[in-house]
Amino acid sequence: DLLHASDRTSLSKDSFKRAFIDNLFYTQGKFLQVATHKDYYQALAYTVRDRLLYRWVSTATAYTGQVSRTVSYLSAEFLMGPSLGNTLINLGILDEVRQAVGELGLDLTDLLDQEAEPGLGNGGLGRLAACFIDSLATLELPALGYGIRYEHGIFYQTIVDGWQVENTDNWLRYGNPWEIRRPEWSVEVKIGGFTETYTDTEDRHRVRWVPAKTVVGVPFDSPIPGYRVNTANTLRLWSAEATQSFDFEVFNRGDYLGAVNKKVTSENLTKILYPNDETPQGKELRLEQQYFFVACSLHDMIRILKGQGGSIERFHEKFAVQLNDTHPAIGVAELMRILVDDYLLPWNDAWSITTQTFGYTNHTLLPEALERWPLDLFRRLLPRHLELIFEINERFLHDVRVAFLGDEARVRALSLIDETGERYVRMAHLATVGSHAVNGVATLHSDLLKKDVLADFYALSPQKFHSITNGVTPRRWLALANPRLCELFRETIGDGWAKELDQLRRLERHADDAAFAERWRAIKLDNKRQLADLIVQRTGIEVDPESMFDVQVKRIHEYKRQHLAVLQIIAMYHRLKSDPNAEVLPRTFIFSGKAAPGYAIAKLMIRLITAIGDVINYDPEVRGRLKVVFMPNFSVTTGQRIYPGADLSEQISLAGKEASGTGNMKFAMNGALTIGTMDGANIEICEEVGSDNFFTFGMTAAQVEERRRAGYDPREVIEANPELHAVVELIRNGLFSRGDTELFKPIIDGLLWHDTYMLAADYASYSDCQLEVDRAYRDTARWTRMSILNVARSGKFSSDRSIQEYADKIWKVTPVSVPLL
Ligand code: 26Y
Repeated sequence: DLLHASDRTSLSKDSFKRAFIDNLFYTQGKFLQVATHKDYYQALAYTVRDRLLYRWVSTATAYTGQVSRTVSYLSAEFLMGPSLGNTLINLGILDEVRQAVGELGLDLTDLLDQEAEPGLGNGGLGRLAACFIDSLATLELPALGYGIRYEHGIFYQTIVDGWQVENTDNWLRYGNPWEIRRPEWSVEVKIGGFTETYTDTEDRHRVRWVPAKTVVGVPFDSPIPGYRVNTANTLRLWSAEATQSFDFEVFNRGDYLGAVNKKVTSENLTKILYPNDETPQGKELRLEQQYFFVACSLHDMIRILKGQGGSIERFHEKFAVQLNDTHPAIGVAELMRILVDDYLLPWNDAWSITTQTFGYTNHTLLPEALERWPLDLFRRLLPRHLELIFEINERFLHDVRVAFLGDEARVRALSLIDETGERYVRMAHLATVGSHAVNGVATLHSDLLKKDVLADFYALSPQKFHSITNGVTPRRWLALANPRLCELFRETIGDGWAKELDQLRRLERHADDAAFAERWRAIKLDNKRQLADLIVQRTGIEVDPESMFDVQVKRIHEYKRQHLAVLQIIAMYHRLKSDPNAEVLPRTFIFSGKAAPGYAIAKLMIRLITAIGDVINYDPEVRGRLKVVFMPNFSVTTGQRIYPGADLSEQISLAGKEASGTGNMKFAMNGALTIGTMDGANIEICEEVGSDNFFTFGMTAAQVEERRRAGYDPREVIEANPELHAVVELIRNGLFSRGDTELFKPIIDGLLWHDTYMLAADYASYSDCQLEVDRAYRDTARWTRMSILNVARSGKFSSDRSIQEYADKIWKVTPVSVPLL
């Protein structure tokens, strides 16, 4: 009763204002006249958090003593983005709060902008995890997100002289009002050392792990509210701390620095997020990070299970553990270690529990992206786990030999240990063998998994394989990012769409309504004006909101082919220069994305983009009709401002390389049209919106394979295409590098001699397709209609749909409704 009608829970405006001032005084120690924007933000965050905590506690109460299965989503990355705006949306109090702070003379947008972004992920995979926990809560499914509380998230990118410069991210500088430290649930994690055998009291031979060091994992919990439901689930991120502040033995010898050294080393474990995606480096600290958070999480689940009086034999009945790629795959060996060594369960029982517990989601087809750990590194860190992996492998390979009599090539291909050269543990194999379900993230990707990367596993156990197409949360990517469009939705179809995105279909009947189309265009133009303001603010480049905004935002990668777009831009520029009076449709090309710090070619691709901007943007003959912009530091926050202002979405990876893509979905639901290859989820977007409303080009995955088999010579293609040839020559001869013919040589040579991602082969088709885009854009009515239909038919790409499929096919979990206390 004490909770009710209190200024900490009430959603009424007056109560909210009182609580805000109260927090400003008593958490920030400030009063209105001297408070900074940061103070206001913090006071507001705490005011909103109180309202959220009420739901959180109610949810925890409802789940206690609840027998239903809980989902544990294990992910090394959660790219959450700022919490405040999203929380206001999900609690349904955005407008009231805007008013309340307005009455205090503050602008909510300014306050929202104060929140530091928790960039605890690299890109698609980390952001997917964030969308998924939003959907889990919205669907009222009992779930925990488990991950790592990196002190420094993905680096902050600046552009200096056209080059990417990495700056350390310090998101915790002003504190984080959304987390609660829970030292009482700390976990001790053992690492290193050796194993020895011993004889137990019943005279059985057993193995004991004698670790070299212990690190403490401290959980930090954040509430994850569902959309307009009482459910608020938990994101639990682990931070590494030393067991003791310092080593007294060393200290007493008078070596103070030496004494704190151990503490520093332990705490380094969760200091930084590795900024690579797709190309794993065999860094020891990364394996330690993975083991650390997985061991903490499994231990935590057992604590919860025991707290509910459950026995360890029922672990799989209580928890469905999903592995977000192979980063947490060591969990298979860790759970076996716990069951066999700590709980003394017979091997087969332990294995049955383990495989019923885990599900594995694969996110890549690139062979170089599959995680492998050198055996000696693995042994040094996790000697007992390596023994268990050998044992798992022996038993598994026996089954393989029985299934494929005498096929030793199969045995080598399926082995958890790669023995082709230096010996490695293959994490994807461990994850696949240790899980009852394996899934790809789009239909094509899942098919290719079954055909290539995991073909032998598919032959062995086809029933394990699933396909679940990715999705994104419409709360952040529509309701929060595109309020103007959502206002039009509300007036036209109500607001059921935010929970049931398929309801956007009801917009279809307005696709030919001229007045509706006019409003649609006005909204897009408004969004583009805002984006133009941001662009000039961040880059100093003035762009025309009336021009077509042609956008490619994603990590910089050769397979994603940002340089294919560059070639085409140079061709347009060349055309315009050859005939200054040519009818050129004004376009603004907007790029944004980070390159892995050690990925030289990707960084050079950024340099190439900024270089062509430096020439084209300032060439008077262009008369502003073409602009090229590189927006620094692509992030969740900048994404929220970019997607709503886009006309054209570039999704131009080489077919068969992009597992799914999720940016493609965010663009489509914000009314951008896609120019894309038949890759990843592009195929399904095209299918949903209709090929008349989608610009496709390039080879299919099958054609790519065919072409390679036939022997591919990029130079032949380039020489046969005068337009492409001219473009390559312009770069090669130094037009974009002040005569320096060395600068872009690595890109040009790559193109001429290897062209691994077949830009040349797809170039003509892409260039033609861009002309088709021009034609469509000139016909304003046609373009608007296409845009409306894209949005109306994007319902499939809600992460609610993805999560429902995981719940039904893989996790077998059902909703638990939460009564408020
Ligand atoms: C091992 C470590 C270096 C590593 C870290 C991050 C490896 C990979 C990654 C991230 C991979 C990633 O983001 N993959 C993307 O996952 C998305 C969500 O499923 C897909 O949409 C996208 O196609 C895929 O590239």
